[in-house]
Amino acid sequence: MTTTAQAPTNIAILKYWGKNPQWEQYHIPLKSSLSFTVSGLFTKTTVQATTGTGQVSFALNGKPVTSADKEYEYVDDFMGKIGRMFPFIRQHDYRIVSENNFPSAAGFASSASGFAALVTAMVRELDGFSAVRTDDRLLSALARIGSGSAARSIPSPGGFVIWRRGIDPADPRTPDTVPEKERDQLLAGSFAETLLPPEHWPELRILYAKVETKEKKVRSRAGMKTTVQTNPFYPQWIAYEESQFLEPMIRLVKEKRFDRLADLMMKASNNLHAMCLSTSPPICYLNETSWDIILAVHELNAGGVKAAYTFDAGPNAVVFTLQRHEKEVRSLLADLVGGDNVYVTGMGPGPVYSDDHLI
Ligand code: 2P0
Repeated sequence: MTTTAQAPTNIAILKYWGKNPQWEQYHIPLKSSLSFTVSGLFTKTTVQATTGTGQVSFALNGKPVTSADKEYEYVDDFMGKIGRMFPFIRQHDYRIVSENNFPSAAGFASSASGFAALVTAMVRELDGFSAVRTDDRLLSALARIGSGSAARSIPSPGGFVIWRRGIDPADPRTPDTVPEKERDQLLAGSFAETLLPPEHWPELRILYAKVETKEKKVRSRAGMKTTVQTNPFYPQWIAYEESQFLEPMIRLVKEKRFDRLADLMMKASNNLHAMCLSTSPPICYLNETSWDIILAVHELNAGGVKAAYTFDAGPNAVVFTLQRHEKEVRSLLADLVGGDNVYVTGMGPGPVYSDDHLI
């Protein structure tokens, strides 16, 4: 058989940065995070399974991926882990062909849409997954094992999404000390779900400002691990974000209070990058142009809130605004990064299947 799925990226407004060390291999985060599912930026993946022994050939954006590539390491790691959880997986060989319609590894979450598309295609391709196929929570937990942020690209309605942390960091149980069934239940408890569909806020605009498309120097996976291990403020950051940001942000999106949401969103982004700087050795994802965008947005907002920025593990900016300010915000960003480097979109739905195979 051959199956093709297309999954969107997502942009977090309350960030995921750090895994529970006891459950690190399963990407259990140390706190919940919030994101918008993004319309128009996606990965399309075709999976073809044939009888075999678990061999994988993988091509991304038209090129074969080899063991020297980061993407190979991530997919290989994922296939190994799910192969141990679902042994039937190893009775097949796989051809996986993926295409992103946006620049990879530049601060845009290509691993999120990538693993969401792969998991969505895999579960339809293999009969052994028939029970998981229609259960978005299980699918999200499965995508999380590929890459944490991929969990948030799975819920079918898309829109405004919460990834619930699951396992309490104070819980002393570890994957090695619990029976398999209990372990699987614990793992299934860290999943994402839609809080509000995209139709909730059609006026919301999401502007991507491409500052740079080079590979980032410190990968998120390594960077967040160093932060958890070395940042003296990390426990306070977790506690602060959970108590001061999580519920208020959910309420403000529900009430469509852009001005107050913008304030929290920018603070949450700045706090993440402050956490990166106070990691040892320090991690600096923002560059001079990123800072120009930050300062320009605050200047713009001085006369009334019109925009809010957020940055992930790279210098590219994602700027939120409302339809009525779109033109003004777009031209402000175009002045800083060039008009061709600004992409305007909004909230969108989750993954879909396609008959337009890449093989
Ligand atoms: C986020 N990021 O919430 C945060 C903000 C980057 C900055 O999720 O190790 O690629 O695969 O679970 O998902 C990037 O981390 O890390 C990320 P893994 P992932 O979107």
